[in-house]
Amino acid sequence: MKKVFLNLLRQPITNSYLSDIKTSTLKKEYFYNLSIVFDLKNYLVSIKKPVNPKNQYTDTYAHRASQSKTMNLSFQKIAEKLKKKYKPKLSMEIGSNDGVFLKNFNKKNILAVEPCKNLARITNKKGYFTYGKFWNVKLAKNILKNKGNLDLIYSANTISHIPNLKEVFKAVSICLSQNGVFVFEDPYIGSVLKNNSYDQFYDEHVHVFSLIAISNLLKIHKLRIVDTEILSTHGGSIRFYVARNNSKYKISKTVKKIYTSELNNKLNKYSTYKKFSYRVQNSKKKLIKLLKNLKKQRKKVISYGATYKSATVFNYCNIDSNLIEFVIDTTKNKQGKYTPGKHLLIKPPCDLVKEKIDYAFLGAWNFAKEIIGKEKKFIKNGGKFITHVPNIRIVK
Ligand code: JHZ
Repeated sequence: MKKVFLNLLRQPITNSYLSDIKTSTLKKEYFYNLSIVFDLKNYLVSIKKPVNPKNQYTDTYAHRASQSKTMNLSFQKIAEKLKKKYKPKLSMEIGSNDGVFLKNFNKKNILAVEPCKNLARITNKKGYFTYGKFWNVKLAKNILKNKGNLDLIYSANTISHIPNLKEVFKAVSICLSQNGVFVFEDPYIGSVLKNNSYDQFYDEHVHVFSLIAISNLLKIHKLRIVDTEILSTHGGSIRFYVARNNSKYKISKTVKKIYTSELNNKLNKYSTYKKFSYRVQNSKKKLIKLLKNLKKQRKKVISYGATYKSATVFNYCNIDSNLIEFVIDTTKNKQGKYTPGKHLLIKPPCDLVKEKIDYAFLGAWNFAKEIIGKEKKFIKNGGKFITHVPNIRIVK
């Protein structure tokens, strides 16, 4: 049985940046109700009614994973580690985006799967064989037949986007070699609870994983978690190393440690999530109060990073251009467009001092260090950053 613990109200599709805000365009904007449920049986946290993936991963997909130095380094580091540890003959990435992970591999030794056609075109052009398809059993059978077994399957910020996890793991079990490893990383529910980062819930994040939930889901596929890591990327992620039950790998001490800590932190109890939902409601009240106060003082407030996460914050807290003047973002294909739902204009990065900005809300709070590092002039001139993570505050 699944039980709702959080209602994040009416939300748009986060990838649907608008080219204009004419009435006829706004009339067509799609909204749905974002309710979050806890599965009392397998402990998985998910969106109650996910949006159809065909409406999300289109050929106008905007997010480019290569936009931050932090993520470039993180992908390089994990690619080198996996190559050294497993020496895979043939690898594959599920959800290859613009190739930020692939580029660390020899083109002959890696395949890619990417349903967004615009992104698949980018990596195919670079010479990385990319299937412009959704990951499923049919594709896994096709790969096994035409390319053979895979020694390494990697995926970052993609598996949590797929509603049918049974299909994902079944497909993996079809083409993974006997001692092959499936490594995937996604936002961690433990970090969401700790950071009050409710903005990790949006249409694309259909699930937010715990280790106990993934262990439960893998059982029927004769797969198990043999190792795990808690990561700081994307504000707190978890990386799973999954292998066949009868592979040569033993279960690491870290797996046992995290499993126990999740039980100690009651990640298997509905009441934990319900308490979190009260903290979220409080966070909303405080953010609105702060922004309204700054408005009264005639302060100029913008948002930094047109993130998918901030779409949840702005729509849940009803923050529009009355409270935040505009958003800046380095991604070319987001610039000149409007954020989904609340329609804030997205501009290219600018000189915050020249533009007389007083406060910048960290839409990309997960890159706070990188952003604060490059906005020293703004800070020196009295500019301040606002964040909602873990609590509403002005960053000191
Ligand atoms: P970022 C997306 O979510 C969508 P978002 C997706 N569903 C997902 O899971 C995560 O990514 C991984 C900009 N920026 O990565 C670039 C600056 O402008 O937090 C990006 O648009 N200046 C696949 O959107 C955005 O911020 C900067 O200095 O929540 C960051 O988006 C930096 C560092 C970033 O993911």
